[in-house]
Amino acid sequence: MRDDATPTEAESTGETVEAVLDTVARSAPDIRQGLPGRRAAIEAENPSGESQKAADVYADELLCDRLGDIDGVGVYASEERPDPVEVGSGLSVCVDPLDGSSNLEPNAAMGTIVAVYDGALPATGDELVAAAYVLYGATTTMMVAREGEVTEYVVHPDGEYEIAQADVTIPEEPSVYGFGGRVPHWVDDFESFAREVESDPSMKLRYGGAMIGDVNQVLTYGGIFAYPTLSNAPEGKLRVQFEGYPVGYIVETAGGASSDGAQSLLDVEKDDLHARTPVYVGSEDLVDDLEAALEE
Ligand code: P6P
Repeated sequence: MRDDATPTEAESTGETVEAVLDTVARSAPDIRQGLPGRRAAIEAENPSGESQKAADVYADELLCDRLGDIDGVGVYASEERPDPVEVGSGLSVCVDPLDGSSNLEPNAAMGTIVAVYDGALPATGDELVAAAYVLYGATTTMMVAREGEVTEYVVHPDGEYEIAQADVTIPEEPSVYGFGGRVPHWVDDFESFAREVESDPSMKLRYGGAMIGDVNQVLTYGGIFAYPTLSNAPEGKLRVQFEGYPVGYIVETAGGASSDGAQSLLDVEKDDLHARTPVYVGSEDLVDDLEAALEE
């Protein structure tokens, strides 16, 4: 006979997810307020070989401490650390603490990305139980995908937050696009697709150099974001565990589509925690067109 006081596994997973999302929302103002004075690059690289800023390390240490303290979180992993950190038992939380930190110098948008997996790392897309991103833009917002719905919150400087939009759904008619990588490194099939999109009078360019800012444009206006396969980097730039899976989950939950060029990002399987994948996310028809173009 189950004692009603004992939560089921699903209930305790839900409570842990809730605590992770609440902690990220309440930490967003602390991360934002800690950015001034941490713009400088430090003599260090992240596991992907990218130079680290003091702000990357600051956000990572803050989130590791706070998320690692949550009952039900077993592992913390970050784009800034080579290996996961054992912090207890339970869910695995993967974080890109400051996505787009190179935007600090030009004071452009940046984000924090969180993926919560019910499984050991490196996890698979079907082990995601929630994904979210914080956008440090003109205001601070947090987009959360869990239990089949995407909800946008506005986060106030004191860490309090409230729903700005429930049931976020990507607009039917696309109107923006953002394509990363240097154009000379685009493969021919992607370049043909990109030129098609660029020549469409209903589409306009929105690319800001931080995926979260660009993906948020796509979720707001409809369209497509790509950090594509490149001739000099066939797997592209973005990391599966920390960027591809969570953003693919959010966009698909909002009624859009995601792809690595041939399959949903959530079906990508990689053995390495910091493995990369090409990332294409946005309105379903555009992602379908992209996959058809790359098949040619
Ligand atoms: P590029 C930020 O460094 C990031 O990981 C993503 O947020 C962004 O989409 C991409 O890299 C930008 O890369 O080559 O345009 O600077």
